[in-house]
Amino acid sequence: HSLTNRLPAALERDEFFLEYQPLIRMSDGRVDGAEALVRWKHPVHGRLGPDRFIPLAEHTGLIVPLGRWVLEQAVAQTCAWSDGDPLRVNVNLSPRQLHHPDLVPDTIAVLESAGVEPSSLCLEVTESALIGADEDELKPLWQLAEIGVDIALDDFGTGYSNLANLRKLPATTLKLDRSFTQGLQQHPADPVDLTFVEGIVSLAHALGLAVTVEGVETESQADQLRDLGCDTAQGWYYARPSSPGEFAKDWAPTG
Ligand code: G
Ligand code: G
Ligand code: MN
Ligand code: NA
Repeated sequence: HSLTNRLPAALERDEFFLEYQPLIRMSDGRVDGAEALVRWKHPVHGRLGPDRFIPLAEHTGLIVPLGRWVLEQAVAQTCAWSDGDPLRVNVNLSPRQLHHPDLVPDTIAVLESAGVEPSSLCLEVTESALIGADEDELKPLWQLAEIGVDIALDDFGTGYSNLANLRKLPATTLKLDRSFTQGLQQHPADPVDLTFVEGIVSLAHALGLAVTVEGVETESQADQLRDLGCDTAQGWYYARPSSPGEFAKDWAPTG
């Protein structure tokens, strides 16, 4: 695969870049953080989204150095935006990164050298990456959670999760998959989706987890999800992913 072959050179030549999408606190509409999303400026094919190359990088193992680059960039960016109190930043982790022995030391080193508190970083892990993981495999995430890094379960509700398992995971946040948000757009809203969101929110809160909803595209979805008790929201209704400069104009504390 030619994209696969080009990945290492792309990393060396700085062809990857990050966009940021704000996370909005539903209680007051203020920005609560940003998710960093990687893109590839390919010299021939132009801009490529992560769905085109993350699976390839995961397959070859290049995801490990690429993921470290993403983490460094994102943490440096939050410092650049900060006015003493850095904006929280969410970084996606792939399964291969989770199982790499350098995850914990690398993450600590990046935070320390930037002088960023662990609580300003949230690592997003898909629910499916954790299903079936045994205690040893979860240890690195527990270690990061213990030093104060937030752990979010991404795309929550799409896997075949055993809800009882939630208690055994080091998660601090559930990111409800956007398919549930889409169900609320119908008139009347899909009752199954309403019930699901309601149930997940009460279960999550009972377990001390926050709930973030993805894919909010309309005011009506935002209103319903706020009324259902969701804590944080993300989606085109608030903002599309954008460059650091665009993000700073609209959302950063110092502008
Ligand atoms: O930005 P977009 O909607 O195209 O992202 C699609 C998917 O790519 C998302 O599920 C997101 O989790 C994943 N993704 C984006 N950036 C990164 C990254 O830096 N690392 C990993 N592992 N996945 C990412
Ligand atoms: O899987 P993950 O949740 O990390 O992916 C986030 C992806 O969702 C990003 O690629 C982003 O472009 C996309 N996204 C963000 N907001 C919306 C939205 O409101 N609607 C849709 N359809 N996609 C969105
Ligand atoms: Mn994500
Ligand atoms: Na997601």
